[in-house]
Amino acid sequence: MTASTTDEQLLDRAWWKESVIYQIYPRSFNDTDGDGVGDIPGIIEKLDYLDDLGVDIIWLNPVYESPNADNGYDIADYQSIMDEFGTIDDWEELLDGLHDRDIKLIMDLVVNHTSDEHEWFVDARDPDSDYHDYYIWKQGRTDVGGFTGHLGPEDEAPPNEWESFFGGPAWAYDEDVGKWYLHLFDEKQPDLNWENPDVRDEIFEMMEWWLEKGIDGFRMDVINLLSKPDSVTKHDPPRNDTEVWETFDGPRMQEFLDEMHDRVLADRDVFALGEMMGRMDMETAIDYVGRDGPLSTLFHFDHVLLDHGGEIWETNEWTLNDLRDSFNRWQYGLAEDGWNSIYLSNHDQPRLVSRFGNDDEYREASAKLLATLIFTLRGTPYIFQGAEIGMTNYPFDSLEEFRDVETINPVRNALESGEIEHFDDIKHGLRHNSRDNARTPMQWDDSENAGFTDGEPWIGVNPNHDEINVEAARADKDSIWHYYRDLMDLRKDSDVSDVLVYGDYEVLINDHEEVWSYVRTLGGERLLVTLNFAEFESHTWIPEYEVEFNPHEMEAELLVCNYGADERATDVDAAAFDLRPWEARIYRLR
Ligand code: TEU
Repeated sequence: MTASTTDEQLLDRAWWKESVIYQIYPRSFNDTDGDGVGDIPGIIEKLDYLDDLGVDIIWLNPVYESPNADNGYDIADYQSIMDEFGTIDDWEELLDGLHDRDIKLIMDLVVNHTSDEHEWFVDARDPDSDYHDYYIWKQGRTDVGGFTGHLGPEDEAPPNEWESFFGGPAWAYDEDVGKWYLHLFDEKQPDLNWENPDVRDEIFEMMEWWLEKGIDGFRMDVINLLSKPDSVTKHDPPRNDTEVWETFDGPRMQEFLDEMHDRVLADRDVFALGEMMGRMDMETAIDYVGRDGPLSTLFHFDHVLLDHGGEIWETNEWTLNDLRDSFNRWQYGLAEDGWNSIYLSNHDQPRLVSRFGNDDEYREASAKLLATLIFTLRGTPYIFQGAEIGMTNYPFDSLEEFRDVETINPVRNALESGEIEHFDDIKHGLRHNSRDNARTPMQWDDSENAGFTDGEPWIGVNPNHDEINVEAARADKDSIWHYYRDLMDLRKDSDVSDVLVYGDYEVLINDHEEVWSYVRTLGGERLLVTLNFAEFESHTWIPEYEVEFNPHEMEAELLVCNYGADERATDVDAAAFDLRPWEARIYRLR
């Protein structure tokens, strides 16, 4: 471990490191026109809510024109707003409203693929069109007898054996072209051909267009998939000796992002957040997000894959050790160079309290504990809408209740092929894993549709909104909502703000089965964070041999505790103490 320093030069300050990000999934946030789908005027209506919560940056999921095969991640026009969500004037008003409140806006950039309804792809279906080469077209395989798969000509198999991330082959046959196009996601999401410089020009111009409108950066969807492996780019038909995960961090990936940086981002003080699939090594990560890298920070998937099995309905057991290990790898890996993003939920993930906490007896305590974790690891914290009131997973009971392609496609395929017999056999797993858990409407109050819409909501409202809702949470000063507010103040506006944002992270008792403790240090300032991931009391301590100070000589001043500042939390010997079920505390050590 390196010695800590408060030398400003070494801090590498940046506004986006000191910010808290709030993610809005517009479809499920707030509906003002009664069509059951959230909209931009609905976000405008809640601007003061966001301001009261105290967030600094909004990440808006895609609001562009889209046939919604994948809820806006299939874009038909990058420069217009989806009708259901409103108009470009509404969007301008939203941007102004945010900026008036000193809140920044980052937009989702989905440029690995477009919708098949994008005019580029419509034109690309003519092999003589300039747009043909905007996508990845390949010949099928004729050397594999007896292929009975999807929708290709008889006796022709897809170009290679890649499976799409949403199930089924990653290639779809186009009769007009007589070839197959690549779609790593849904069939309605053809992959763009980043080898083609015209594609890069178009995308970079489009990014400029949004930046000129005044946005503050981008969240870049599956950005490390842009460069496809040589087996596909250099051969037709492709070589068939590759796996689909070879699309992660492909051969020209760094070059494409550097080009994007140099041409679009370099001269602007914007935030560039890359979503990165696969298990990435630290060297690659630092190439992307280090001081000299093209991006500010990244999302990795390490911790959110722990409890997922191979299929969408398969789950895995995880332990605190697994969770801590996956965060440790990144905390230490980017300690010297690069910057982490700390998230436990988003629109693709089940609700954090149902997954990493306890959404039953200890819902309040564990939701607060998880918030403490998000706000005190080293990196920029993310709140996905609803986390601030402890929203939970949804009690899905039938396939008809799901809306997400990633859930529906593979389940339909498996039911058709007989791989699974009954929906009920996999219900439990889907309830646990499905992305739709995150997408049920924001619970504003206890009225019929939780104050989300006057119409018929596009996806079920969680029945627990009679208890779990914003109105109730704001009225109760001990609520999860107020706890988030307190953490916000501590992180942004207190005399420990710098150590919370920039301080070194050092884990304690790394094999403790219930308690995750760590010290954050900056110069002479030291914080102890201690979190009990158990439904029972746990003992914890600061091992002398693990730290550079004498814990027995330390005074522990309580800054935050999810049980309140009672005597059990305030009156402790820093060297050793007990924690109550799901208890979280932050101490300042002196
Ligand atoms: O997500 C990438 C992605 O791989 C997830 O969909 C993944 O399948 C999921 O996290 C695991 O359950 C991005 C977007 O966030 C997602 O909403 C899109 O569907 C996807 O890309 C395609 O654009």
